[in-house]
Amino acid sequence: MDRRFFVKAGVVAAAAGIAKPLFGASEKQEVFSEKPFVAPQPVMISTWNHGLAANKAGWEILQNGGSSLDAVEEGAKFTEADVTNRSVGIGGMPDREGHVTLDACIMDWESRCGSVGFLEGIAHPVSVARHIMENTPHVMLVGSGAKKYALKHKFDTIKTPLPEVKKEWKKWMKEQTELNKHPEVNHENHDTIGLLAMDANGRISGACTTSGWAYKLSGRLGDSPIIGAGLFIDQEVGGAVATGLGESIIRIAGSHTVVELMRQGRTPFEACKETVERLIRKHADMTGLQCGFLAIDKRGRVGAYSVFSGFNYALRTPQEETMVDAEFNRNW
Ligand code: SD4
Repeated sequence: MDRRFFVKAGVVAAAAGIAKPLFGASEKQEVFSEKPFVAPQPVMISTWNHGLAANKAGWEILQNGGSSLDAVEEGAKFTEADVTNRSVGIGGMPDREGHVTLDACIMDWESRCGSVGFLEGIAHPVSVARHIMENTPHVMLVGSGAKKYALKHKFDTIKTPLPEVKKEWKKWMKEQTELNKHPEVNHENHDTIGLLAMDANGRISGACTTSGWAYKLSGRLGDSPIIGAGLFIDQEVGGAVATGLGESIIRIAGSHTVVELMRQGRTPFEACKETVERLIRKHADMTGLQCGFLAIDKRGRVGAYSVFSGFNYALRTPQEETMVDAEFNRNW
């Protein structure tokens, strides 16, 4: 990335008074996309309602000139620590054997990335992912190896599942007659947080953290710890994160697909929409199969799209702090 270009162009754009707010809705993006350039300014977007609080945590960093990498990590940590959240971190739902196994990844503007999967009993998987990225020659550690690594580096531990979550799991187990059927995809068990941020230097980073699919088979990894599926950043183009049924997202290398479509000239919204349409083409039965993508390009434009209605994301810029409903392919 040529940072000089960002800085210089930013000054020119600001002086010319063409630095515009960023847009969340697709029709506004259309208008916006005709503008020649937007000055880099911090922007942070995060999936679902819990994205608002996560953005707030990340914004503290961005508004003080900090890096997008620190911002997405801080935002993700905030959600991981939320005991009321049933699909991320400490409050997450367990797998069928009663174990809360956490997946997370992180990626920065230099295409550095780190990831953990099937990690149990550690408070901040996203920070372990970053630590792996910054201190080892590897990208991904899973299971007992990831745990050993986290303990060795003195990451905080947690006891999961929380008692109330354990109670729910026991009840669910009793009610199941057919344990091989897919758990139902709904808002209770399906709210991974994916975060994307651009800092004042125009540098993009992303993170993703989840307890995965509630009552999944033991050992299951979804898209969230997989670079290219749950998250992908390429500073030449932009970044994307995914939420929803990980198995489907992996099938089409979802976040990477969004980024590659932006590389070919699509706006973030168009790229997310086309990716969702590709995903739909690959599945004969779309019953209950919710997936959503959220993207930012290197100009700071953002967009999102999902299979079913209901997907939303939190947008934070110097001008606004708001929730945006994503457009979608179909109603439930
Ligand atoms: C997974 N993609 O493990 C995650 C779950 C999710 O919103 O995104 N929930 O498949």
